[in-house]
Amino acid sequence: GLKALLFDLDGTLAETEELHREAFNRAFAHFGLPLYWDQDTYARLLWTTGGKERLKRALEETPGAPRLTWEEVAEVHRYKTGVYLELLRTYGVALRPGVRRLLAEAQEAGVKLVLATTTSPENAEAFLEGTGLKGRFSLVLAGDVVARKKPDPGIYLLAREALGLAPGEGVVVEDSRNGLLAGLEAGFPVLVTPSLYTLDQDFREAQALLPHLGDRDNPAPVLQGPRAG
Ligand code: XBP
Ligand code: MG
Repeated sequence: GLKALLFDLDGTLAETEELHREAFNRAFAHFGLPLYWDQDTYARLLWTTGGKERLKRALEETPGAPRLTWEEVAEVHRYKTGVYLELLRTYGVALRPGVRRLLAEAQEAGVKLVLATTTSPENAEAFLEGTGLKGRFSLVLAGDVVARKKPDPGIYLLAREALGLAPGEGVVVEDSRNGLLAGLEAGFPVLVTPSLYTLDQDFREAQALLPHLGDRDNPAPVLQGPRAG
């Protein structure tokens, strides 16, 4: 039977990417980098998961941008993380519909909850604290805990191993194609709730595709993503 639900954070538990985007742009200004990510640019760059990896790629494809070393990329990214944490504390972030209830009911039913996110561990911790979800998750895996980020299945394989799960004993919940592929490759069925930045992605292999995790009869407002016109 079902023993665990494994959740992505960004886009799945909450719409956090606009805060990330703002934090990146403030970091670029701080370091004088010739980059500014508008929503269309960010939608394209999100295909590269992980902030450091995303920044490295953007620098490589921007004519005239400096070629930073990995350590310099990491330094810009540390600054970005600081800004992100401050934005998160200042503005907070709302959980997507149904998330709080599903987590509570799963825990009540003895189903283990796992957070498996590409974002940095301090971001995940601050998010859990800020939303009052800290005690819910029995395992939090974040950022560089794996060498390769989603769509690589590494983070979900690590969770499987840590909890001693057979593939059929867990369900992954994701919002992006990268996350879907990571979950599938680790052997889990994947439920997808597309987010603002992933609305037009291909989810044909998903076990289930729902607009959100909330009440069917009490739907959330229609999503209006940057790619949805
Ligand atoms: C989320 C990411 C992260 C965030 C930024 O992907 O790719 O990079 O955009 O976080 P997913 P960091 O939802 O698939 O986990 O800058 O801390 O990496
Ligand atoms: Mg996501």
